[in-house]
Amino acid sequence: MGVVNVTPDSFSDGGEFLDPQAAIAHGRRLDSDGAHILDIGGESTRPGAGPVDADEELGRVMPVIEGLAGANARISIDTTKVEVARRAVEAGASVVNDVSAFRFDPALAELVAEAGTDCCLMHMLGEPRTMQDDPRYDDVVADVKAFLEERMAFAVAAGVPEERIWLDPGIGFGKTLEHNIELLRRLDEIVAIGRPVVVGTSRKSFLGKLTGRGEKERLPGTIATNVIALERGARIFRVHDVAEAADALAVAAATLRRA
Ligand code: PMM
Repeated sequence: MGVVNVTPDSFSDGGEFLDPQAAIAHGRRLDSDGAHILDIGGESTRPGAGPVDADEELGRVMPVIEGLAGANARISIDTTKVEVARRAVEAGASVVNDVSAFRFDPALAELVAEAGTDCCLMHMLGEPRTMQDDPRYDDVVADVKAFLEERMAFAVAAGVPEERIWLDPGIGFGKTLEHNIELLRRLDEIVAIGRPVVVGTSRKSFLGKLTGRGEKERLPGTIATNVIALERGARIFRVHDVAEAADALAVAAATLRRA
């Protein structure tokens, strides 16, 4: 899953692709680099970020979704708002990636059910504005797992078929360095829920804490976490650098198959 952020303030690529033509060119590049999914987002979820209104978000993402209509990759809309998801799905998006797992806008669940799209339900502690203020868990893996099971039951009750649901532990969303590492180390416990698991570690700050590297220099760290996650059963890898991640995952997958 290649990341196309059409935002002024996402943490590693904020502002780079705010111009729709730049975002479309970037999406095409990730498509030709082998992305299976392009995840298009118009609202930053970086720690401390405040909300963006639906019109602003639509103005950012719609030209990009329309411009990527001919891509081989499927289109995913990264939003927490039903109006944004509805328009994106009408324009061809077939995945709804909701970092709030239908908490911020429960009507999103009905939209996904009616439209028949896939959805990604992600764990976040609270909301982006406050999530990094001293996050605490009893057992981060058990707590995230229980949250994802509850959100999955909510989606199913709203009419979303279980086969349409992907789950994401939400690396960096209300987690310390230790929490992120524990989630990756014990990712098999999340995989055991039985739905495809998505991981988004790409360029995130915990990699900077471990390596001392800035956002654009975290590809080696990103790849290490993706390979570990693959080995523990993750299926979808949300990354900024598709070509490099795809190569690393192809080699790791071939090696695991022989095991
Ligand atoms: N991370 C970000 C945004 N959306 N969606 C999912 N499913 N998983 C993630 O880990 C995730 C996400 C924030 O990262 P960015 O600012 O680099 O896009």
